Amino acid sequence: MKKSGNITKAYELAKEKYAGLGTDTDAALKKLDSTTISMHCWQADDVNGFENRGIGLDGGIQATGNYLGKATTIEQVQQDIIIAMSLLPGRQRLNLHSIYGDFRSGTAERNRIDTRHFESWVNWAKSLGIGMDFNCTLFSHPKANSGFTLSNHNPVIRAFWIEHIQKCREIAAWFGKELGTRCMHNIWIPDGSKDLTVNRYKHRELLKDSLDRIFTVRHDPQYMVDTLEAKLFGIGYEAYTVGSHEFYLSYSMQNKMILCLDIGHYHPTEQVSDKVSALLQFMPELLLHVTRSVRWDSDHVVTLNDEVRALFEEIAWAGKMDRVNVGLDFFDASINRIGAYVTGVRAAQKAILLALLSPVDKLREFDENGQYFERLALLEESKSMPFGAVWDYYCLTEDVPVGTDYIAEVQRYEKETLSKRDAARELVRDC
Ligand code: RNT
Ligand code: ZN
Repeated sequence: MKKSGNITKAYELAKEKYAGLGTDTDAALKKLDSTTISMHCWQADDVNGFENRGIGLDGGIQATGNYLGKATTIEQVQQDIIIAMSLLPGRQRLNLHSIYGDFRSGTAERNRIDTRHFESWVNWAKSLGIGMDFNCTLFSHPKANSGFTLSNHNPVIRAFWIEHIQKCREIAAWFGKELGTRCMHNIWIPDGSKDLTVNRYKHRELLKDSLDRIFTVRHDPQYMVDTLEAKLFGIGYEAYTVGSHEFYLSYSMQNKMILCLDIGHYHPTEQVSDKVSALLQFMPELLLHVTRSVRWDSDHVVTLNDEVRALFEEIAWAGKMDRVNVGLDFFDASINRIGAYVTGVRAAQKAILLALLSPVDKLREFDENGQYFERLALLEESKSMPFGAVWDYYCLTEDVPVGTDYIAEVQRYEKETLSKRDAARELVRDC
């Protein structure tokens, strides 16, 4: 009781301080609360899924670490996601990869999957009242191990992956219809090569042709929309990536599709935040994969770092939160996976809140009057405003752990549930 009283008191003081700069903290919290985050399913099990081909993760992405308690069944992934969501304020949807289908009544080749493999997910999402997004999976498969899928020289392999994506788009449209909320279907392919190639043009020509074929089938945008994710390079794909930024930027412009910006997929000195105001002049919407790149890895757990802050500042300063769809993309197998989810989602939410709290009207006034010292000073001062008090109050009103309290909850879940999983699996193996 005393604790919540203090949190409310601190919020009242913060609210007054922010009001002094022209920021309405209640309005910022309302806006934050209406920003749904699409939480990726693949942090739960290191991008494994349920096909169980036994060939591990490939495609230029890697999950390193062997932390205890990895989910290995649909129930476990669902349970872990429910726990993570219970420790998060605000709203989330679930972003599913096609390899997470329910194959308990028999596996299906990727070009043969259909809605019946996802019925259990849809029922689960309905029971929670959440929406779902979807991704085709063009990696961790024998037909992807040459490094080329949609841009493969072999027409049989291309046809296989075209069919897979067509199936996935159908499933996505069905998700949208069943759940009453538009499903974003994201296409990311690993295609590229480790070393020099003389076929850059050819592979891009093939990719363009494959996409054109895929999109001859249209779905009702009320139920599903297509998004395209570019990349700079992958692990083992260092020299060339077919689906580069320029490729997908041009493709999505020409075909009126949504571009997905994964903030780990650009040159280290390139500011993804600066792209937003340029792209939104020409594109009605964007999808983000919020993540954290560390050297060659593009998928560390999101933290409240300068890049993520700058990204959401740019969106909020432009007043375009409603035109940006926020998804997350990270996978860390070396720490408690549920803790990774909660820390990462909360960091993204904090970045959004910070951006919404910034004294943009006053800053703009200084900006437009040419008062650049004043602009700089206010930008600096807003960094030490009592943002934490607003965040804590939000968690309190959302009835989720405040501040560090979620650490103990994650530890409890690890002790009571996760730590027993590996032993139970060994027992089954020994029998
Ligand atoms: C890979 C892309 C892609 C994947 C997921 C698993 O670099 O970022 O979004 O992380 O599809
Ligand atoms: Zn991504």
